[in-house]
Amino acid sequence: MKVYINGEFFDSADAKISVFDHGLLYGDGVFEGIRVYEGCVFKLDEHLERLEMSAKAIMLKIPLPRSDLSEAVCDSCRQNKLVDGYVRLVVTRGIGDLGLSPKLCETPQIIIIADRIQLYPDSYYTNGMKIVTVATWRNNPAALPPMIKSLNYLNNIMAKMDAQNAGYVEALMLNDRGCVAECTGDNVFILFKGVVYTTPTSAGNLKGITREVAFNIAKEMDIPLKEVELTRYDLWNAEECFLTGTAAEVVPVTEIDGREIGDGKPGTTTLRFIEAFRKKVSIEGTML
Ligand code: PXG
Repeated sequence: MKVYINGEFFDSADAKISVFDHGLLYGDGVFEGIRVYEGCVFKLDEHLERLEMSAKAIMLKIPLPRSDLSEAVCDSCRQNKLVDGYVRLVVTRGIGDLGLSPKLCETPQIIIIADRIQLYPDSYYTNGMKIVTVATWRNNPAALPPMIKSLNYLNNIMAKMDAQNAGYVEALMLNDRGCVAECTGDNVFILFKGVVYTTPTSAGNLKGITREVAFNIAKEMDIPLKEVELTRYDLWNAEECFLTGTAAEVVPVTEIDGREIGDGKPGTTTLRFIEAFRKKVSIEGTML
């Protein structure tokens, strides 16, 4: 595999960055996870825009304009002959000293890893996932805005471990008001009485690109969609529930906190979203 670092490609064994990089020392940096389907990069411009917005929020100047970054992502796929896969685009603060201050970090590092993707098992899509609320809250926006896709994912990793310790694969995270925020790497949607609901980003979640795709699917299918702060009670009583994310795509949830959702099977509206999503990824995207 060839890994891109600052404009050069290295064999994966030689793709190295400094131990003094603040990305490693402090999680000081931003990233994107992007999918490639049938030789086309899905929602590339949207991912690059979010990367720039995350970088702006942490006052990190990305050393390449969007057009060059876009080309670098596509080039990484081509170098690796990647037709279907996952691209991890990372921008770190760069090399500094052991102090917190980013002032000494002169050159942000751009890393692009284009790899095959470990897909979720088919059973998640046919039978649905079981998720559980965990004790770890999503970051409080006043401490670290969850809209920033930063390299510091410890909050979500803690939640993931909580879920795994309880015997589940995915965690439902609440915000500091006790309302639903999101899962560790996915946004949450429910269906109730013909309306699809999801939590607004002000509830403390990432503005997911797949979430936006789901908004468009709802519009195209004439299904009303509302962004409302949701409680666990709302989720337990939902007729359907699904998660959206770049890795998970659209995945049904059939049990939350031991409560069966609907009839315990993936809902018909959820299945329509999955189908519409799969159609979109097969016809849209930036050609390599
Ligand atoms: N919420 C959080 C906290 C995320 O990290 C999403 C929602 C979904 O956003 P997109 O734009 O992907 O629709 C994410 C996605 C993984 C993985 O392997 C996922 C993410 C980050 C790292 C790993 O599932 N982010």
